[in-house]
This record gives sequence, C-alpha cells and structure tokens, in this order.
Amino acid sequence: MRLSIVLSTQPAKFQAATFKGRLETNLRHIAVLGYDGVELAIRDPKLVDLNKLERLTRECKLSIPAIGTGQAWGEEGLSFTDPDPLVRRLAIERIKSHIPIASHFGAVIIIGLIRGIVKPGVDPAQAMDWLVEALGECSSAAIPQGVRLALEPINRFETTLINSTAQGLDLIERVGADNFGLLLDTFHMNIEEPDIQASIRQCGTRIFHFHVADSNRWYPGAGHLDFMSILMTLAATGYPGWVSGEFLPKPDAETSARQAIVNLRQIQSF
Ligand code: LER
Ligand code: MN
Repeated sequence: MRLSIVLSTQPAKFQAATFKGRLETNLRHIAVLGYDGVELAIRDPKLVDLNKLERLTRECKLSIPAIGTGQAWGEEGLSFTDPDPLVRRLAIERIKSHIPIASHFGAVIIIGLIRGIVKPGVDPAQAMDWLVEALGECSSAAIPQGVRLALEPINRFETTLINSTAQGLDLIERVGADNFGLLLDTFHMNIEEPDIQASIRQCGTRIFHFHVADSNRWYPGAGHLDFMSILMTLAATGYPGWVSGEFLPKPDAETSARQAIVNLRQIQSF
C-alpha cells in the first residue's frame, strides 16, 4: 500500500486539503513524515512551475499519483453541467489542460466537483447528458497520452450529481471508456453507501484511486470507520494503486498527517 497525502499547490477554500501552499516546505515535510507520494490539488496547471515541481519531487523522492481539479469549481465556478455552454467548454478545456502534467508524472486526473451540480432550472437528465459528453471528450483526449480519469462519488451535501458508487458505475457504462474509472473516498462512502465493503467489492477493477478520511473527516483512526476491514477489502480487489489521505488538518496539519501514517502503516503490518 503506497501512501500519499493531498497538498494544494496554492491557497484554497477547500478545507480537507491537509496541506496548502508553501510548495517546497510542504513537499519536504511530507517526505520526512514518510509518505511515498503527494496528491496535488491544482486549480489551473498554468499556475504551476513544472520544472520546479519536477526538481522538488525528485529531490524528495515523492511520486504524484493523482491530480485534484475541484478548485476550478470551488474558486472559479467552472463545471461540466453549467447551463452556460461557455462555462462547460472552459471546464472541459481546463481538464484537458491537466493531461500533459498527469502524463508526465503518471498521475490520475480526478473529476470531483468540477462535474458541477444540477443548477436551478436545468433538467437533471440534461445535466447527465452534458456530464457524459464532457467525460467522453476528456477521456478520449487522455487516451493517446496514457492518462486515466477518475470520477469521485461525492456526498449529497456537496453535489446533486453522482453521490453513490452505484451511480458512478452507471456513469462508467454510459461513458464507455477504458481509461475512465472511479475514485472512492471513505468520507463520502460513510454517508452514502449502505455497506462500504460491499461497494468496494462491486467497483473492483474500476477503482482508479482511493481517498481516506475517517467518519468525521479527520485522519484515519480519529473517527469510527473500520480501516482494517476497508483496506483489506480494497486489497482483495487486486487494487494496485495508492491510498491517499484527504482529511481536515485537525488538530493541525502536522499532527493529522503524522497520526494518519502511523495508523495506516500499523494496519499494513497485519
Ligand atoms: C474531493 O476529493 C472531495 O472529496 C470533495 O469533498 C471535494 O469537495
Ligand atoms: Mn475526496
């Protein structure tokens, strides 16, 4: 089990990015804590100095398993399901602009909140059609560069589109691209799934990435989720990927990141 943790490359409103900004300091810190990789939350790849990122991650011996894209929604309002066609186009182009950097680092592109919500006055079936079209276009553009996209089912309090793994699997059928799969997040699963382990088994080889946070969105071990059982179920699917910490920096970033790695490595030793 390779472990990574979320770092936003810039200050962000999103609260569950454990580390934000101060790229060099935070990358060195994450490496010292013992993580194998860093999941970068990037609002716009244009704002990232690729040479610097390449140098720092090489020096810190950190992989980049995934790139989060939700800040384009959180900070700029871009989404695949906005009634304004220009906003939808900008969202699609933004996701496509992550493909070169994802290809370079071997990272999965996360489709989180950039999918949007069903906005007032929009027919939900129309929103789903826009979503399927956008995902089809982005997945096709990513194939030649060997990049995969992972849609994250997100709880009902954050979006009205794709809350559960069952809805995620239906969407995968509709998009019909081999490089399009799911990102499962234990925090959202705890709210939406009747049985977290059963849902993990059902998603099987369609799991492209995995987020861990406890029931309260604190670090694993700070709430009441059974991570031993969850991670053993994940391993039993043959999942070869990363387990990535995306939790609130509580009581502070340092303590949460340290406790997470202690608790997850302890599970791993069984
Ligand atoms: C992002 O990975 C996530 O889990 C969402 O809660 C974003 O708001
Ligand atoms: Mn997540």
